[in-house]
Amino acid sequence: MTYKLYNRTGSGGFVVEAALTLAKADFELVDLGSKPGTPLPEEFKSTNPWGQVPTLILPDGSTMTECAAILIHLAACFPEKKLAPLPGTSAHAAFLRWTVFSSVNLYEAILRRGYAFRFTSDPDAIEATRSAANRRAGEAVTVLEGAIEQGPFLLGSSLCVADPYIAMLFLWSRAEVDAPRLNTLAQGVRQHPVVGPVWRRHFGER
Ligand SMILES: N[C@@H](CCC(=O)N[C@@H](CS)C(=O)NCC(=O)O)C(=O)O
Repeated sequence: MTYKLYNRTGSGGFVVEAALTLAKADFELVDLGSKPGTPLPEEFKSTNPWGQVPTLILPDGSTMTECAAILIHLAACFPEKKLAPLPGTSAHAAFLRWTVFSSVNLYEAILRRGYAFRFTSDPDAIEATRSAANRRAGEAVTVLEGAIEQGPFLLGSSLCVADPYIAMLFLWSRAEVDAPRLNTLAQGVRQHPVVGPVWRRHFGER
């Protein structure tokens, strides 16, 4: 039962690597070795037609993409590892809500800022696109900050796989909004005995 994870250091696959490590799953890491924030080589589209990492090859040879979907899938594959709350509970509903929110709102705004040339055909509008995306990322961070009720993690005292995901996106957001709960969550992720070393391999001491 071996997974194969295509990623590059400092990219979104950090969170998939963290989840596989928490699950104690057997996996092979393929580091594409290009610079974060730049398009991947065209040839990678034969593995993922959308040309993005993380791309996870499951033990049966099928392909999965999209961090949020992969996290939800891995949590279902390893229920005994408690990567997420039990399906059907309101805690699981909150896990799904904020994992998907982070993906479609925060991650997407960060990508729009970083790859602004994909979101406008007007070269003069690149800066404005970037700046609007930056504002949107800040708004998403504010909403996420409000979603953390007791902390230190999203759902309380135990870490679930949404936490490293949110911590990574919060780091990338470079949000200039007041977010003490997200800061505490990120600190908990960095200090986590299993996830912390994976974090440092990707993001160093940031
Ligand atoms: N929606 C995707 C986004 C993944 C993504 O944007 N990955 C970046 C690295 S963090 C990437 O592959 N960028 C290269 C590109 O878009 O060309 C997910 O949630 O997994």
